[in-house]
Amino acid sequence: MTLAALLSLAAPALGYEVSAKGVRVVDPWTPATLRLPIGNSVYLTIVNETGAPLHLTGLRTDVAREGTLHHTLVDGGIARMLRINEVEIQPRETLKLEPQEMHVMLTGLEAPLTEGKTFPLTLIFREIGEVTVEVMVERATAQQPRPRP
Ligand SMILES: [Cu+2]
Repeated sequence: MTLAALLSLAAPALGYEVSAKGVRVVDPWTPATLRLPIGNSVYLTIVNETGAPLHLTGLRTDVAREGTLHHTLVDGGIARMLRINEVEIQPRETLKLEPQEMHVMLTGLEAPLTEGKTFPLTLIFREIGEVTVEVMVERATAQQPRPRP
């Protein structure tokens, strides 16, 4: 194998992303649910390219009654989730919502989430309004998204 081929293999796979209104949302995903859960987390990366601070203040989706922002706090070895009303993203800053960290919490799901399906999630920003992305449902045990074709 040539060096160039090795380098291209090492390059990160190009993910799914939506670019709108100066914001870039990369690889939104959620683990599949085996039955109807009380809640399910959605993870994604947000890049603020607007040149001014952005505030994510709300979320909306067809598949759940409510979407809120949660942070995970580990206290004495026990993880607890804390609701946050909004999060600020500075210009050029990347906000990563990842397992064991900040996440979108969906509650009041209408049906189990099946691996391989997608559903729309609308992010609401105070400064620029709404940006809608398609969330990919991954394996129930997934810790990260797989590259999309
Ligand atoms: Cu949560």
